[in-house]
Amino acid sequence: MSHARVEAAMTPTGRLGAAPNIRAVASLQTPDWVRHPRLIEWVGAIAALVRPDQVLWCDGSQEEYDRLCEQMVAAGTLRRLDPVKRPGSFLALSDPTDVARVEDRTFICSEKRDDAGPTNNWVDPQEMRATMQQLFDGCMRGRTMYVVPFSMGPIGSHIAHIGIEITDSPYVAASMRIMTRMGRAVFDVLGEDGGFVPCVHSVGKPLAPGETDVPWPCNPTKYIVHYPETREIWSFGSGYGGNALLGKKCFALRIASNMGRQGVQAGGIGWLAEHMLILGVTSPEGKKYHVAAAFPSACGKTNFAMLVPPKGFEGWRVTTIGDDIAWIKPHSDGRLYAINPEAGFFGVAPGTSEKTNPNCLATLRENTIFTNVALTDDGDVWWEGLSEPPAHLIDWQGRDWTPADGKAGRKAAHPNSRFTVSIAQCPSIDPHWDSVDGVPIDAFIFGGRRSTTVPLVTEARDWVEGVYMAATMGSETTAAAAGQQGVVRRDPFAMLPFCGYHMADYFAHWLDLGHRLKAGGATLPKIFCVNWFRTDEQGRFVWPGFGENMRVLEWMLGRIEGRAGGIEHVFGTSPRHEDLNWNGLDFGAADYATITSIDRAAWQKEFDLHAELFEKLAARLPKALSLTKAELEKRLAA
Ligand code: SAT
Ligand code: MN
Repeated sequence: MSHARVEAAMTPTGRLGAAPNIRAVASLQTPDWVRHPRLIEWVGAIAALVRPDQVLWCDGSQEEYDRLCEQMVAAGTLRRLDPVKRPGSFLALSDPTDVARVEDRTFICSEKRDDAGPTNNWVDPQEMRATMQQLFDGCMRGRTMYVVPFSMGPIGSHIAHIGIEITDSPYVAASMRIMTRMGRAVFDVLGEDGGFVPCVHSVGKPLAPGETDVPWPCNPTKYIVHYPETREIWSFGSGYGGNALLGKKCFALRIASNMGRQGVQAGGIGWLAEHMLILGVTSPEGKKYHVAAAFPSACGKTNFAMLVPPKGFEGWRVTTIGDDIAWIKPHSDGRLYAINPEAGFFGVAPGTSEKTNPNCLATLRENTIFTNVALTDDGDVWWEGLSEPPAHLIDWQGRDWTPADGKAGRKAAHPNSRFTVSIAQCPSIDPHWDSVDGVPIDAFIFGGRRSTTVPLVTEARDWVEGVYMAATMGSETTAAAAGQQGVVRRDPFAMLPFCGYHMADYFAHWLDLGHRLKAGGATLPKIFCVNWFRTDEQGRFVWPGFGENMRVLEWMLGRIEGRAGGIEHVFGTSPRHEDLNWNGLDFGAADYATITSIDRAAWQKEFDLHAELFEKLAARLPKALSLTKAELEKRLAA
């Protein structure tokens, strides 16, 4: 170990600050396997600013993970679950005010306000750096500062990128080991001067000498800050999910979406960072396709990614590559290839059951960190939808719970309670999930949660109409984000909370990429729009969903192969009842009509909402999209 003492404080710009900030800090304890002077200097600068009691460089080993977990058990942050029922697994109960992403506290601090666009919160980066400087000043006092090296994507893959997260949360450090390729090997790739995205995270609760910690430290003041030009992330005040595991939404979507587009500005063709699951689907004849599908948070991406083909689809197989994020790059063969930048699932627990997602339940059998689910009397976990409720539970806030409380509307598990688990434990894992080249994409699917209006499935007539459908997608909001639930908002490409630059420029990037690939002679992936969530007059879901979505998936493959039938309508092509394979399911034409009908009046209103979005983005909206809108409206009127 080299015991360099860092004497000078740096500003959150990563540059040395002015002389008045000079302070002594704890020894950096830099291990000899870290040989990157700029990185060490940066870590020293952050340490000088946040003034932790000690610095710990994570090596990603099992011993280290076990030690972190033991320490969190001792601190009351984690509770060890029954070692027979749920080996190697823990339950964390968060502070009740820190349970979801905070979209209104998330900022894209580009140099120019217009580059963040009207769908992002923007603050001038100078001003924000000053705010960060104040908030982070001494914010890790009394705590350990963990240095967490991680690779988004297979280590060494040309599609992968590296980040270093500094955090004062052992829960974050342990979760990052599950969610990313984390540890020493990352430093080997970085060498002495490799590039990385610096990510700084604090729960924002320094401890005074002798002060006892709380199980889930956090701060009512929260900031999730991105500087797209310099590719930095600063997060303060929350220990939960996408607010704190900075490789996920902050890096792999908000910063990476910028990186993908900056590739074009640098003269390349660019790439895509998308809020998409990736799955493989293999027919009984052994023909394999890959599909990437975008749905807003908590709309069943994990279930779809692990789909078990239903009765009547014997011989079909669905394999899982990712459940949340896809990085998609054009390959030399002209096709788009996708990797999952993550290595774990941070999925929604409620609703996960043997019936809805048996592969997921099997994945969760061991080595899982559960957050905000309920605890059973025999040391296991429970959540709404898993099974009949047990007679007694400890709920996500640590209170006694009985089924009578459930009947009175008090949930045992928080609606956004989560599991954190390695993807390698998933029984439906695709053999190529870790491939450095990724998998070729044959189709994109876009889906929202809509109880009305949007039909079960539509194939876009071409790339531009597909981009239009994705861009104007609406969805009812879910518990994944703090705030009101169940209201329809436009969620373009399911990227509204995750696009790190002007949404209209993002649309243009999709259009350009398609245009260029096509000009190069490539066959573009087909684009489909789906809605599993239409309800009847009583508000019940009509489509059975889950495994039965295989019927829609098979139709899409049939369209790719040019053999499946359908009927063209205003928005593209949809299957008639007879175009879907109903083997093994009794789903009549009347029910089918309920979820596929196109109500002209409802669509006229829908177009008004498209217009609202387009007005908001007007300054930079690609003309192709307003032309497409006019075209579709004309068809609807005809
Ligand atoms: O952003 S999280 O990782 O907390 C989950 C989500 O919104 O998909
Ligand atoms: Mn997500």
